Amino acid sequence: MIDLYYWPTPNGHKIPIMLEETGLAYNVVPVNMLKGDQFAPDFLAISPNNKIPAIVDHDSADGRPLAIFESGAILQYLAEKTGQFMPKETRPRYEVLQWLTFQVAAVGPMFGQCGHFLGYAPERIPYAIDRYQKETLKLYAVMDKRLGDVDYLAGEYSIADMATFPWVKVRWLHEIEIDEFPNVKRWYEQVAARPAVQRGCALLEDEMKIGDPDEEARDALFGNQQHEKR
Ligand SMILES: N[C@@H](CCC(=O)N[C@@H](CS)C(=O)NCC(=O)O)C(=O)O
Repeated sequence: MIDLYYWPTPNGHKIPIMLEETGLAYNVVPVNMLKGDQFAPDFLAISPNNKIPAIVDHDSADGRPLAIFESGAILQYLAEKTGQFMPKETRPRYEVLQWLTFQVAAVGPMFGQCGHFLGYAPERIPYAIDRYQKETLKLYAVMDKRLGDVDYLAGEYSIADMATFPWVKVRWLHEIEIDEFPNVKRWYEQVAARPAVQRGCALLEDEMKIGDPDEEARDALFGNQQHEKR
């Protein structure tokens, strides 16, 4: 059994999508980041940067519980564990790994900052909004070009698509018009039609209060707690 430390956010959704795609058994451990659960010592022992998602695999290859944080590492681990959604041969494997890394290193951070400065910053900072919106649009253009040549980011459907899809799903946060990126739109609709993707994104969806954080949530997500030394 795999324990999934989770909250229904774009980074969170990636892992239940993969768990649903592969049919691995899992147990959801909600980490309510709006209430500061991510700072609990037990969770920090698994995820030292106080972020979901994380997993503990109680059926790892060496028989000891294996804890992993960072969505890219978790997706890669689950792909290796199951032999699914990431080929073993060098060339197609690195197609997957480069687009997975593109998601975790570029799409996630840039879209995240774009959403932050558009929707959550206490003051409107035009320079920051302009910079991160332009970065976001540029990354959409990169994906659109790629998806004009291939069906899925790495050619075949893979963990790279599972990592990227939830961030395109919340494009309203970034004020993106998907019609301007027809290949991304085609890909998005194809991925969205997968039952496992729908189940993964539906997990605890009623708890998702994105867009309207109260005082307690603001403090947990953007306040001093974030920057305390632990
Ligand atoms: N690079 C990390 C990013 C994870 C991340 O940013 N998680 C957010 C939710 S989308 C989180 O846990 N935020 C809570 C916090 O920072 O306190 C990954 O890909 O797993």
